[in-house]
Amino acid sequence: MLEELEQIRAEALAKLAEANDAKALEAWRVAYLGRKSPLKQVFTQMGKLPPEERPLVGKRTNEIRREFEAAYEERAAAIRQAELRRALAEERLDVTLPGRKPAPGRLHPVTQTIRRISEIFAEMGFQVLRSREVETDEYNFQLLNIPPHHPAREMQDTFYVKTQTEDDTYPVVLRTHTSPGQIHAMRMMSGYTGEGPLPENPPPLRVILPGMVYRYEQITARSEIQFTQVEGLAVGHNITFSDLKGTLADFARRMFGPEARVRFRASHFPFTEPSAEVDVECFLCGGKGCNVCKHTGWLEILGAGMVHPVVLRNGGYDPEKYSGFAFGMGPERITMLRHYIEDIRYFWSGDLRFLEQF
Ligand code: FA5
Repeated sequence: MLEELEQIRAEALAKLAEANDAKALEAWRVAYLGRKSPLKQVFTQMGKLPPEERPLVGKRTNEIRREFEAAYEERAAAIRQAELRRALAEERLDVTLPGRKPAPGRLHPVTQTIRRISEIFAEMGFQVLRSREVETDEYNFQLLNIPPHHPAREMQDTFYVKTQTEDDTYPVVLRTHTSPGQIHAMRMMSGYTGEGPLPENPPPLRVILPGMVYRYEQITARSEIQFTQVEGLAVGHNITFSDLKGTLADFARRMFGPEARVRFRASHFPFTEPSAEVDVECFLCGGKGCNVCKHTGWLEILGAGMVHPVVLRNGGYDPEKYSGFAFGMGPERITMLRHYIEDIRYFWSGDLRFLEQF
């Protein structure tokens, strides 16, 4: 029996030396360490041996089994090493090839402009606030002194949200401008809810409110149906039109450089009195006249004015004691001027060839 064991051992170790890959190794493991291996058979036949031989055979069988296990592990490691070496040699990497460039994201050019606008006004002491894009008719129009059926509503054709009420009105809209933020900002500072007496001494405020607005209108090279605005509002004691003019002229200098030509034009908004619009000389044509500036040489970038007494009151500020100015500017138009972009439709088209230039 012992002789037989030595034979099994010699044969198994010889076969193991011949196993050159993972598959052959697995076949060997099943054959010599599995349930039907010759060593297992020796054990099952042990009962037939004379009792004095049994301990010797048992001991030797166990030794050989341990030897097989160790030899198997050693061989497995050698095969893994060999396979790794072969893979490295065959699948050679050319480390001199240029790598793939990571494509970092970037800020949309209009977002960059809004950040620059925010920076300039922050330097002048304005806080940045946000207000909602889905508004009530009350905030978007009525509290800004635009009653139902007022002709000024037609200046800003509106996307209505489907929430028709029993009296056949649509009280929810996508905001057509950022001006409802004026009421939100004033009410937040004054604590006024729209009812009861006006608060005693609400604090002065200086805020800007950037965000997206929506208008149901014809898309052209200078007008989109979805665009951004930055609202500005300053309320306090003795604020005058010259504060407004100085603030906006200084803004234009910081935004476009000291050479940029800016003009103020009288205008009309129901929520400001008096009202003005500010134009910047059209950089695209150098003031000669082009498609974008409608051949005037000037591009309108904002509307502004002294906050109407009705609006101050709706925000909780007594117009007898407080005054203020407000403005609403168009970052797309400003970005067009900064980067010589001749069509506003590029901004929201999602065309990477355009966006990757910024
Ligand atoms: C307004 O929306 C007023 N709420 C602005 C205002 C605020 C006046 C506070 C007084 C006090 P207007 O419709 O003119 O005004 O728009 C303001 C600016 O938004 C314009 O000067 C222009 O730069 C930009 N803008 C207006 N319509 C479009 C459009 N369709 N596409 C791109 N930009 C636009």
